[in-house]
Amino acid sequence: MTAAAQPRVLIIGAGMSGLLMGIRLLQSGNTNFRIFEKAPKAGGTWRENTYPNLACDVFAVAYTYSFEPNPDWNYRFARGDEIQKYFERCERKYGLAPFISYSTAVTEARWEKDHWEILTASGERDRGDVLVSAAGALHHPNYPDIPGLREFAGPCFHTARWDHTVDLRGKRVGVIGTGSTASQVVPGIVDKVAEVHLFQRTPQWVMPTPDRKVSQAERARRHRFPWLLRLQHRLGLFLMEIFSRGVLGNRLLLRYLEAGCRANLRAIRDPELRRKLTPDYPAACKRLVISEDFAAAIQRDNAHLVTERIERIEPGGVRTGDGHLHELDVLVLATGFAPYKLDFEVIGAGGRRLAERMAGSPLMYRTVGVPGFPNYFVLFGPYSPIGNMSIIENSEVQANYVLQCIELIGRGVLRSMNPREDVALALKEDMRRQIRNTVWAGGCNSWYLDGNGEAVVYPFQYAHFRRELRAPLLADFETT
Ligand code: NA7
Repeated sequence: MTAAAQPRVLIIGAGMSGLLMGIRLLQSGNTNFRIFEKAPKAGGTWRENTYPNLACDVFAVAYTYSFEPNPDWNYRFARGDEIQKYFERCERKYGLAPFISYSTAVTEARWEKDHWEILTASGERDRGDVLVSAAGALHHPNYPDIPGLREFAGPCFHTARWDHTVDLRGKRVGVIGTGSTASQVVPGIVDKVAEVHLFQRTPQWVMPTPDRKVSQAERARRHRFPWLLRLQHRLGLFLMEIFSRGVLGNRLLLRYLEAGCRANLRAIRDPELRRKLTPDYPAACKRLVISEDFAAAIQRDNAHLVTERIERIEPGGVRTGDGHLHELDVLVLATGFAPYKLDFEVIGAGGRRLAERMAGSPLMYRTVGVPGFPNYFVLFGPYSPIGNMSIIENSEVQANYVLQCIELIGRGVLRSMNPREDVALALKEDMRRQIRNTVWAGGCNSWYLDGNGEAVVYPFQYAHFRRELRAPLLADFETT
């Protein structure tokens, strides 16, 4: 690609998918791009989350870019800090730093006839041919709407804003929420604190997938035989894909998953505690919690599961519906995220606002585009999650697709491509129909659901996703 034919690409976010887009552009010969990152360093979710016992629930060998396997993972399920280091290393190795504007928050992106105009918080403007949103799916903490939250006298923080200045030793700590995060936090702090009170609104299915430390010898082998690591990467992805088939409607696999979770519940000795921890919806309807140590942690003498409804928060602790005050020194909000929320305004053709398009039930085109927003692409946005599949793998498929669109612009085949609304609506109907066959239609509440209570996940097999995004279909677009 000649310099003149390099479309200018503006990327928002230097997390896993923003870095990936940058690397793919460099590999294709395009150096005409800029990544806007509001924080002072890269890493996205792994930069934001630093809570105790943070780990990824995807096999570490599968949680890398396909072109950058990592022989140095220390655990079967990588810990948060080593994942953060991995992405920082990728940023350095691929020479991305000169392309990233750190501490630069985008406040507005506007389509102006044939290009995107970007405005930053400091008032700077930039323009580009293509806009890529790589802003992260689970980024904005969900602060629970519980009366009195601000009245709590001790430290109170969300898990994604962990306050490391607070010494938890000997403290009575309350944890609200029982998702993947809480099930890591509780084992991570139970040995340190005087008491941990876990406030559960809904029980979760927990899959006790065994974790272990990777031996020095195995790491050396992975260094010595890169083919072994590549094989393990493929195998890890294959296992996640099999898992996804269960979630997507294979009843046999789903029964197998649920059996694993039930075996985990049988390890709970107290029948009353076991009853309280048993969900009444199908396994994997909410994102399945992967934890080997949660069951043991919640049975510790200093751990208390509270299933009474929270009535209010008071200076001294949490008051539940039975009138009991659970006295606490520290309160941790493991209450998840407002998914896909953007903190910048995107204004498309004819002044249309993206926030309005996404309110209620979002309209996406093949998970990467939005009708009315020409040359706008989204990495890991609504409809992107496929079961517990590695998000990196999803983003690679999407980034390769986006790269092909950018190359079409670079070759002068077209200047702008706007996904056709009728096509996007028809595809959405297909997805809606298919979602009814999946476990997400199992009647539970989760971050997978949109404002109308419908799952905005990818309901087809992974191979279908790959096929759909193999190459842009020009007939699906209004082009100029
Ligand atoms: P999740 O999975 O969204 O879990 C949030 C938890 O917080 C869940 O147990 C919720 O209960 C609970 N919650 C939320 N609001 C409240 C209020 N107001 N009162 C009581 N309890 C509440 O977030 P995580 O951070 O654990 O995991 C997010 C993803 O990170 C996960 O899927 C993996 O991909 C990694 P509910 O179940 O809604 O009754």
